[in-house]
Amino acid sequence: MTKTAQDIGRVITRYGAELILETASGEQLRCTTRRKLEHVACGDYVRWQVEPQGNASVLAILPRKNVLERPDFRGKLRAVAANIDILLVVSSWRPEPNWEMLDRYLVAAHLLPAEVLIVFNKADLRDRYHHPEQEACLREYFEIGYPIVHTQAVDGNGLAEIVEAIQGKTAIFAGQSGVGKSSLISQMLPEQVIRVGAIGETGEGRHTTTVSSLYQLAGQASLIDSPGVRDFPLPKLTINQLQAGYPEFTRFAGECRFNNCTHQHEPSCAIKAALAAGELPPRRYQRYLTLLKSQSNN
Ligand SMILES: Nc1nc2c(ncn2[C@@H]2O[C@H](COP(=O)(O)OP(=O)(O)OP(=O)(O)O)[C@@H](O)[C@H]2O)c(=O)[nH]1
Ligand SMILES: [Mg+2]
Ligand SMILES: [Zn+2]
Repeated sequence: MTKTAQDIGRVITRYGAELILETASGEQLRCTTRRKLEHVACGDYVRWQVEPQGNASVLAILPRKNVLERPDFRGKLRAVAANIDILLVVSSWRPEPNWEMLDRYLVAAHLLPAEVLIVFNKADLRDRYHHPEQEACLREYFEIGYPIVHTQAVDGNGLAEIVEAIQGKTAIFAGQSGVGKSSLISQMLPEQVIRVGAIGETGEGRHTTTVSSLYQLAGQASLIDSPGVRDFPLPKLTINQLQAGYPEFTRFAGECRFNNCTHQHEPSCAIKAALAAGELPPRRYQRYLTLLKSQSNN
């Protein structure tokens, strides 16, 4: 390669102004970014070149298929990762599931758009920490038709199902801190050193992973490990964007009296009728109302 040749690479991880690229030939390369590329993210495809001084630098971000964002501590939206084919929302039995957050991740997946896989990790702790209400919540996702995988990162149980679901795709593992995202990836890539952290006495994670990183599952998939979150708030959405995250509603599309029905207080609402008839999962609907309310307070 000549010193001025430009090449395409993919961002593996980023620390401030420095990032690690995977080049087209599969090598990893330390690279700098120019200030104007401040928003470059893990998973981005970029054009890069070797500068006359010998250092590699990124020239441009190639158009993205999509980008998963979440607000930072100041409320400013930050890219978690770009060019995602499938979002794996990871939950566990300890820390216990946060169903509202799972619903918001599902809305985000529909908006990206990306496929989704619900992962329940720490299957070994299910008997000890589950309770009937949680099982009922989980069953609703199954009834809606969301794909769900139960895994046990510690012994690799269920991982084959994940590998099958992500074949040929870029998959991001997202969810609360401490649910075992890094443990799952580490189990799939035994040759990689990936930091995992014990959970605290209360079952809370300790935010062990601090930046998103992309790993290659040779010839099969790209895996992005993302930092655990305390919450996953959604930006202000239109009613249609919000409802797109509820595929169980689509069966009744067009049957409400008002075509912009929010399925709350409106008369002749097909969703409320379906709920009364036991044809829709009630817990999901209750959380839908909570999300709707939080959106109007935005
Ligand atoms: N019992 C049990 N523990 C697990 C399992 N998977 C992961 N753990 C443990 O859960 C703790 C947290 O695992 P991590 O992989 O660091 O979790 P994480 O989701 O990456 O957490 P953050 O990086 O903070 O977001 C570690 O102590 C793991 O050993 C599992 O299947 N069963
Ligand atoms: Mg982690
Ligand atoms: Zn309605």
